[in-house]
Amino acid sequence: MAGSDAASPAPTAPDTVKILVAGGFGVGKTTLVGSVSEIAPLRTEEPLTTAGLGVDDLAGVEEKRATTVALDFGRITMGRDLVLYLFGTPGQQRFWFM
Ligand SMILES: Nc1nc2c(ncn2[C@@H]2O[C@H](COP(=O)(O)OP(=O)(O)O)[C@@H](O)[C@H]2O)c(=O)[nH]1
Ligand SMILES: [Mg+2]
Repeated sequence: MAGSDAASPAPTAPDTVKILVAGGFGVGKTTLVGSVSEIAPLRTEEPLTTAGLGVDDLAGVEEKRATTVALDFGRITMGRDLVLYLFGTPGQQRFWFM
């Protein structure tokens, strides 16, 4: 029977789920996506500058040196049938439209 084989059905694409990681500035969104992703995460970090003084609250994250300006992206494969796509947002109110 040409074109099919009951013992090895044609492979199907895995289901995909998009997970949005949202939250305030410095809560750990970028760290989370980068920690659990199986691929090198896409990052859009830019250095914090004096323009953020009094705007971006560094209380509790005094060592933070950069901030996400567009998105984080990572991927987790859950077996053969499911792939998770992780999207991290910027945290500041000025980026809430995203
Ligand atoms: N104590 C602690 N610090 C963390 C944890 N995750 C991230 N951090 C730190 O908290 C800050 C969070 O930064 P980042 O991941 O850029 O936060 P984002 O603004 O939410 O993306 C960084 O300085 C991290 O080193 C955590 O699970 N525990
Ligand atoms: Mg971030």
